[in-house]
Amino acid sequence: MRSLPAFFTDAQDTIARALDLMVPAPGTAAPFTSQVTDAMRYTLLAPSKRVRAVVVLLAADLCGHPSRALPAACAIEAIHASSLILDDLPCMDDAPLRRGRPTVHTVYGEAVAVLAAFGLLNEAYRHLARSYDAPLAARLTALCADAVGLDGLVAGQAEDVLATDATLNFETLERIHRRKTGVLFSAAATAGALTAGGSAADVAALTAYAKNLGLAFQVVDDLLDVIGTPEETGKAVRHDARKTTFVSFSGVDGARELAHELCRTATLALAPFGQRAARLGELADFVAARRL
Ligand code: GRG
Repeated sequence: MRSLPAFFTDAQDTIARALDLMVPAPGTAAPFTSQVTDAMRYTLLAPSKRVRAVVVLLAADLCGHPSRALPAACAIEAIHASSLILDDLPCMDDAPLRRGRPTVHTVYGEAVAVLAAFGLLNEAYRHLARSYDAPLAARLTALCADAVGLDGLVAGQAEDVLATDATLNFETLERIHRRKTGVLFSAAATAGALTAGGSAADVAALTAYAKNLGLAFQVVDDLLDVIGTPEETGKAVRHDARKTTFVSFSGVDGARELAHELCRTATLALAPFGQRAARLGELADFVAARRL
């Protein structure tokens, strides 16, 4: 597989350092609370692609003012990490492995895992409130609340969990994953543009890009559950056997082609930016071909 471009790994390092400062350092919380903060750090700082945060930074860069994007990138990552903890719980996906490590609830227990998920979600909003002036903080928190809420992650997860044994049509499958996965990518791109003072046209183009990128990301996620390994993905594979997925619909080759098509559509949405959007184009190429 092609290695990640340097701008991607540089952004990952910047984000990892900022995330480390976002949650209390080990040994600084009170007894008992420290279990929750340790579990928060365990997830938030675990090896990850940080692709949503990278989208925030690249979107802000494209709009010409990257300097204020980092807190929003960290907030989006904290929301994502919170959702991973919840998704892995025995009452949801019951997953044993995440980011190459045993899942949080298997290490810290379910009660601490649930509290760590709420802790991370709360830190995300707190971080936005403290990092930006009031009008921008209000826009960013509303954006994130919409992404998490009843037309976003919560809704997508509800339909996914409650439909596990049902046979879904393509429209339902797409709706579930646009909400579970796509919406947070769109929020990431929009947040980046807002922190950079992007125009309404910038926001619209970036949101269209991220909407397609996010769905492509999920199609590849389904694909890697079938053709990937735990060493590559950091997750248990063949875990979705009971579910309707993009692979059960389209087959391995069809899903790969769908991911490429969505990534092409994503990149086309950035045509108004010309060559300045090259990095987001490279990111889409990475998503279409990823094995991790
Ligand atoms: C209250 C935040 C909150 C959520 C409640 C549990 C839930 C609703 C939603 C689950 C959303 C979810 C986990 C979707 C899966 C998205 C996905 C493809 C995750 C894998 O992302 P990667 O590959 O992971 O970017 P890394 O580890 O690289 O960050």
